[in-house]
Amino acid sequence: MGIKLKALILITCILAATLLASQETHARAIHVKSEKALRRAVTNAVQGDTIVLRKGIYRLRRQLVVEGKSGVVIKGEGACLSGGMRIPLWRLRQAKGLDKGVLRANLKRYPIGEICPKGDPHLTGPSWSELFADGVPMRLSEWPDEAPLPLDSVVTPGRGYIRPPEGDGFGVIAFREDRPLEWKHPELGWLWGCFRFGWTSELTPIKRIGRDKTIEAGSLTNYGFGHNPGERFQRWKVLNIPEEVTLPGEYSLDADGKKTWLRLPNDTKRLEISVLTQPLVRLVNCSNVVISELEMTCSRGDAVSISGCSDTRLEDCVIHGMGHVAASIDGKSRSCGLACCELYDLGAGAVELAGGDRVNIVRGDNYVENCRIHKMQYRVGVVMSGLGNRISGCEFYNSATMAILMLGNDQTVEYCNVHHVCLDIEDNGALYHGRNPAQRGSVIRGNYFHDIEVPFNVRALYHDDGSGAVEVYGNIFQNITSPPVQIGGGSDIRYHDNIFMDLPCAAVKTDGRLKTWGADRLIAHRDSVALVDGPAFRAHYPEFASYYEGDPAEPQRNVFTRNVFYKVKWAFEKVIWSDHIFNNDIEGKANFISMMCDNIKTDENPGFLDPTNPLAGFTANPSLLDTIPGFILPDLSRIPPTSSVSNDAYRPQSAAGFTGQIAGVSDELHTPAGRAQ
Ligand SMILES: [Ca+2]
Repeated sequence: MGIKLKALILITCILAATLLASQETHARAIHVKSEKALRRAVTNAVQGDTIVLRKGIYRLRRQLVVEGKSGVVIKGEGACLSGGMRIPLWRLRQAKGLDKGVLRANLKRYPIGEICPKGDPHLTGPSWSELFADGVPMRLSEWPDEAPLPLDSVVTPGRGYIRPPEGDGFGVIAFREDRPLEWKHPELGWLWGCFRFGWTSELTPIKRIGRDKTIEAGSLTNYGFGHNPGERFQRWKVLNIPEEVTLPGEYSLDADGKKTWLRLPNDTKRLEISVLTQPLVRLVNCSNVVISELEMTCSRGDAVSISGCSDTRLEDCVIHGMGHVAASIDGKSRSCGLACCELYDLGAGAVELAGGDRVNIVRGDNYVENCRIHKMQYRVGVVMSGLGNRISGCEFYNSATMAILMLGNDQTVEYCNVHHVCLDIEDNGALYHGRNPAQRGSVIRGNYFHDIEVPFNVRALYHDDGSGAVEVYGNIFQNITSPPVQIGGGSDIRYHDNIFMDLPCAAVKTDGRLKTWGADRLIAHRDSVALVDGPAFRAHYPEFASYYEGDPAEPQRNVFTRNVFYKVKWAFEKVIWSDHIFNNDIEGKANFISMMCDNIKTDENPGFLDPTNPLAGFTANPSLLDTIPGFILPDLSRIPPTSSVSNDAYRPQSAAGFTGQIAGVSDELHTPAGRAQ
């Protein structure tokens, strides 16, 4: 063999080895700096590619679809995806007939969306087009600027979607002030409020403002209008009136007339309007795709939709200013999630977390972990459904309503720091678990629920209307002004190794509502059970086979053991309820708890280094281990620290409606005007 031939073989071998190696470890970085280049890179991406978005704002006029990809990373380098368009400041003009400082913008060039009813039952769908000043969502003009007005003068209840089913037309309320009579375009106005009950606020158009100082709603509301004397959650405001653009950051939108009136915050440099209704990014049938270090903002719908994917995630992303949610993960996705993301200023909650199969008992293993979720309007932070999904190590705060709505089975909520939530809602819970005993097998552990001090009746954990079959352990409940736990008629609930502390009220409230006023829930329960009941379900939950034998309305098999009640007024609420007398005991069998034992109630520090800050940790030998040997101390290092809530008031108003100013709620109810109720 000649030297040349040997050399040729050697080179060929080296090339082959290099090619093989490159196939095995293929890793290609594709740098893009325009929307067009981004779409092309996504279309052509193959396994191992990292698409790097150079710094800048990428304004998407349609969604970016990532379909059927595997092993691809899309990474930002200071890049931001936006669903909005810019409104040049030089196009703004002083608005005619309005106060100095109110500007007008012509929106004829913009594909804007009109204001729509919001609040339950209008929970889904994109928001209207919102204005953003330097990236911060502005808010529809409010009247009054101060605290909302009490709903104390209902002229006509009107019909409701849910009840009252009788009645006629839309609701009419009366007001005492003169100001609304000065409005030239009352038809642009929207009425926000809690019109009958406190668990839902609504946004409904105004049909007419009468000279007799009445406002007629322009659509059905959930329950019609009704005055419940003394209930402070019943309050209202008018939004979107041009004359009420009185504060910096307010605007009024006339979508039909294609114009807006606004007051810019001082030194605003960039004005945008959200226009895109589709998700900014839609991931379909992907596996092992990662979106990292991207900012997403200024859109009417969702930021990211994950559908039919596996092992696909968002990490280190910042998503804010969405009209709907930050991310949705559908029921066909497996092992997908969000990690280390910050989600805030969201119009309808942060994450819709589905996954798993409740009929065939297949886990979804989708997750939200180590995320910071705040400034939420109307809708819940994370809605869990399906089977076998997880929320771990997240912080939730500054939210109008619940942090977590836990539906489905075998879910896990662990090591979360939940505070300053349910700021604007009544009869609800930071974690709400409701209304279906077939939703079983979930675990709530190692969380820190604290500083929920509101004038309304809310819980940290609310097991509502006969829901049950959860295990709750290793949690700390502190500084909550109404009983942090409510078990509303359910069974098979186990609380152990929890610490309740610094409560000016009872820690736990229980009832047997299915035996009295909630008896109709049993029928609804059976319908819900039928949807999942089958061989796999029965094999997975063998105890459920006998659930409806005996008296299913009677709470049964609920257990409270090894819990610490430290500086708590009462462990259990003492009330006389129906034919039951509740007591404050922590041992025995009462209060619809089948077994209470080994609980302690004390005013002595059970072992915190700093009882005002449980996250500072436990002493080397916490005394509670002497009183309750083997007590499961929560792993406080897994709980994120508490963020400051100052300068981070929850989204003051958003696509989903408005926000109450809890701090401004007057202790004094207005005197009824004496009009027809
Ligand atoms: Ca105003």
